[in-house]
Amino acid sequence: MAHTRQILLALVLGILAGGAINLLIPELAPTLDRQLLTPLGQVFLRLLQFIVVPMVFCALVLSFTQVNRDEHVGRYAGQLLGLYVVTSAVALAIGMGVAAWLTPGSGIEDTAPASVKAHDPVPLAQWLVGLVPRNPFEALAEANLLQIIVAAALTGLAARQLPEQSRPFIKVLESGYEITLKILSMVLKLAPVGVFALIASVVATQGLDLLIKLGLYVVGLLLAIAAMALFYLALMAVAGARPMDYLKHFGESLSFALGTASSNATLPIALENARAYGAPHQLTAFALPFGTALKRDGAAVVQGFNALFVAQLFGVDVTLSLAITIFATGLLVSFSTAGVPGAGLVAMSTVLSAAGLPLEGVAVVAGVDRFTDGFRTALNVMGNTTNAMLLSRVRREPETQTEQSNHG
Ligand code: DAS
Repeated sequence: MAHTRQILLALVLGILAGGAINLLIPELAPTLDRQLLTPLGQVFLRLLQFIVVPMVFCALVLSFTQVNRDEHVGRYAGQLLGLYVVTSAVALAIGMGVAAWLTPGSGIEDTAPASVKAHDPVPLAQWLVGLVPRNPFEALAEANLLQIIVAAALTGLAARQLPEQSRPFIKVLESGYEITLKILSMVLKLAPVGVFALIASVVATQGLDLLIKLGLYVVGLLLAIAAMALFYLALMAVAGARPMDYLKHFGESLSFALGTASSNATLPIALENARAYGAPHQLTAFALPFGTALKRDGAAVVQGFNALFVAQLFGVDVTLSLAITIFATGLLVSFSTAGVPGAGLVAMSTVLSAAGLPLEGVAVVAGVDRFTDGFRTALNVMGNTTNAMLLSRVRREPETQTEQSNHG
């Protein structure tokens, strides 16, 4: 909890410092950003990314070796995917509903600079083939979470069949996981500085005037994100878990996501928060990396919201077939958006081109994207962790003593 307060304070100070630089010494902003703010922020992000791959691989292999029945993992994946599709559909509907209600795109003159290149979606067959790494080092080196899950599954399920004397392999993984946790605790001490630098860099170089110019767009998108967050808290309450306990334990992950705009970089914190929350490690060690690779409610909200914003901006009439196209493409795109800063903006061109909407719309929102990205990334982490907690309650997985005392 202490980290959460520090990170949120660092965020506020970063916005204030960035705003002061942009207003008082605008001519120095690019140099200050290039020489100080961006390097500080990138070093911190890299330290987090340094931990992700070894932590996730060790946690996953250990969970696969400990799963008491092979089909457990298959059932986890199936049930999680079911939850993901339903909740992402709700997120998309909320994003489109708020945009249709507020019409943020009406009344803004077309400020779109040069056109934007469309990103063609990867064909499903090619995406499925790409899940299997050619060798484990490819998956690890490229930090491809889905490939790491496949590599860890193969390794873990094979390791289970080793004779007892081969157990040192498991001990090495257990030590490896503990080492990543120790490194994480050291990196967490740098969090306020890193988050301060990341957000100050954005505000110092981009200023707040575009935020004001696109005010209704930003307010509307944040409203839709908040509505989805409230939906998840209500879902937790219905499932019998106290929402305030969830926020107390996962506030650190959510504020980290807000500051770094990277779900991948936030994964180690989310795993640690889930452990403190008392969620069954055997489930979260699979569910959280799985969700970090696939579950992006923030991206679902923003794709639905942005597509209608662009239609309004360019005076395109939203017919039922156009709305259905936006919904279907937005849902698919939300599952393939990467967990790195700006991924949702890149994915937006896929939805616009599939819906036949002007790609220039990407350029209109690009200027405030880094600001809204932190909020949609926090929702991504919330959706990922909430679905994992819901699954553990639905499956009545053996809760640890911590969880029973904390959450009822
Ligand atoms: N920043 C992405 C993430 O880390 C989300 C997005 O860009 O929409 O999840």
